[in-house]
Amino acid sequence: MRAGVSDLVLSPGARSQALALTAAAFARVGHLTVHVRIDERVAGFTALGLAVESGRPVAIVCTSGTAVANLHPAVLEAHHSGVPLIVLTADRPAELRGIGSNQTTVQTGIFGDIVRADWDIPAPIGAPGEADDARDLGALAVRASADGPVHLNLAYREPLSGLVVVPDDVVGGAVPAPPASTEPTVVDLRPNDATVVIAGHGAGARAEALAVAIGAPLVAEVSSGARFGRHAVVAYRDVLRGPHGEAVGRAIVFGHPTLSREVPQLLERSDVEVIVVRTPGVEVYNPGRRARVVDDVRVVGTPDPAVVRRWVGGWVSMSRAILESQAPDDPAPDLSLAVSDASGVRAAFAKAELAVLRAPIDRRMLARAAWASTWPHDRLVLAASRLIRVADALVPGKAITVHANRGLAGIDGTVSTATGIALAAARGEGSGTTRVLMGDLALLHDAGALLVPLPEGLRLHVFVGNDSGGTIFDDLEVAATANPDDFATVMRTPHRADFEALAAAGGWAYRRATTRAELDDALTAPEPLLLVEVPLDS
Ligand SMILES: Cc1ncc(C[n+]2csc(CCOP(=O)(O)OP(=O)(O)O)c2C)c(N)n1
Ligand SMILES: [Mg+2]
Repeated sequence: MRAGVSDLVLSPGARSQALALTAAAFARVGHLTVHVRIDERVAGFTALGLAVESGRPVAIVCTSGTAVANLHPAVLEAHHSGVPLIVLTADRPAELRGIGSNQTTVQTGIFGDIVRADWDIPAPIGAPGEADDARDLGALAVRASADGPVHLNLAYREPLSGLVVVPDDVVGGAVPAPPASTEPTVVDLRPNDATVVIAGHGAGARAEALAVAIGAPLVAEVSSGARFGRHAVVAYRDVLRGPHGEAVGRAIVFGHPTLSREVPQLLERSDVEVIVVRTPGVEVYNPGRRARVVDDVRVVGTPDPAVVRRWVGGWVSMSRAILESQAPDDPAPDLSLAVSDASGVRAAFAKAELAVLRAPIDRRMLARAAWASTWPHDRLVLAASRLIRVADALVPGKAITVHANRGLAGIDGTVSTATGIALAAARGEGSGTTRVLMGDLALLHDAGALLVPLPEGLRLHVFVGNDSGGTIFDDLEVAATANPDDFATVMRTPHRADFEALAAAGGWAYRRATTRAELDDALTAPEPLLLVEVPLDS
C-alpha cells in the first residue's frame, strides 16, 4: 500500500502461507484488497484485469511448483501489453532445491526475458535489518513494474510463518514514478494532405487528438481507446485498399494494431514514411522494419481547413458509403408510419416492428447491439474470438472503455481478466456494467473463472456467441481444401457444453437470447452476474 499497491490476488498453498496470511491481515485493517482464486491461471488474469483498469501495479501470490507455471499466460500478456504485475512466488530454501524435494522445481528465472526484473530472495534468517531490506526490495519491485511484470521468488524455511503483526505506520501512497532515463525523442510534424493516424490496441485518446491536430483520418481499432470523434474511419480496411489508401504518404502509429492485414501492408510500403510513437515497456510495432521510433510527436502549424475537408472528408464519407451499402442487420421500420391516421398503415408498422424484434441474431447484430448498449460508465471486454473482428469492422466511433488482451491475443483468461476489470471499475463513482463479448471456446477455456465467488454489487455480464467451436478458422485458406471432417475435428473443435449448467455451477444467472427482442432484454438485464448464451448459426 505504501508503495502504491492496493490489490493482491492470491491462490492458496503451504509454502506461501506467510505471504497469504500477512496479506489477509493487511486486508482486515483496510490496507489492501485481497482477491482469492483457486486457480493460479485465473488469479494471474484477474490481476491483469485489475491492473489495466486501475492503472496501478497488482501483486500476485502463489505457492511453489506448477502453481508458478500457471501464471505464465497472464505474465506473457502483461509483458506484451506493458501491464504492471508483481509476481510473488514462494519457494524452498537453497538447501532443499535440486534434491527431489516435493513440489520443488526451478522457479528462478522461470519467466525468462519477459519480466522487467527478477529476484531470488533467500529465506529470512532473522538477521538485523532484514525487515528494512524487505521494504526496500518491495519499493524497488514496484518501481521496476511500472511498464510490465516483475518476479520475486521468495524462499521460506520451516517454520513457514509466525504471528502476523501489521505495522501501524502503513499509509496509502502513489505509485512512484520511474526515474526518467534519457531525454525523450519528440519529433515535430507539419500537417499535410497525405497523413493517416493509426491507433492500435491501447493507443489511447492521444491518437484521436493528434488526428484532429494534424488534419488526418484516424484508423482506430475497436480496443484502441481512440475510436471516436469526426476523424474516425470505421470501414478502414476497404478504404485502405482503395485510392485513399494509395494516396497515403505518412503514417503515425500508436499502440499495437492486430486486427487487419491492411495496416501492416500499409506500413510495409516503401513510399510511406512510418513514425511509431513508442508505448513504454512494449515491443515496438514495426512490421516493415523501417519505422522511425519516437517517444512523442508535436504538431507544428495548423492544418488547412480545405485540405481537411477534402482529405479527411474523403476517407470518412467513403467509409460511411461502404457501411451503408452493407445489409443492415435490423432494417428499422419507418417510424412515421406508426402515427399514421390509417389503421392499415399502423398495423403494417406494428408487423414490421415485430419482424425486427423476432429476427434471429447474427454476429453483426450482437456486436452492434453490445456496442450501442455500452456507455462511458460501462466497460466492454472483447475476447480473441471472431466477434472482436466483426465489431472492429462495423461499430461507430464512441468514447467508451474497451478492453481486450491483444498483447498476445490469447483466448485464455478473458473472463478472469473481465472480473479484474469489473472489480477495479466497481470502485469508481456510479460504475456501470462490465460486458464481455466472446466465443464459446474462449469461454470454455476460462470456465473456471465462473466458479469464483465475487463480491456483491459487481455487475458482470458475459455474452457468449455459441457456434459450437472455433469458426474463426473457417476463414483460413486451408478450410477450402482440407478434409471437412478432419478440419472440424482438429481445427473447429466442436463441443456440447451446457452453458446453462455451467452458469448454475458458479451461481451465475443464465439467459438464452435467440431474437433481437431477447438480446435487447439481456443487454439491460438487472442480474448482477449473468451469462447470456446467443446461439449462432455459423
Ligand atoms: C490460448 C490460446 N489457444 C489457442 C488460440 C488459437 N485460437 C484463436 S481463435 C480460436 C478459436 C476461438 O473460438 P471461439 O472463442 O468459439 O470464437 P469463434 O471463432 O467461434 O468466433 C483459437 C483456438 C489462442 N488464440 N489462444
Ligand atoms: Mg465459436
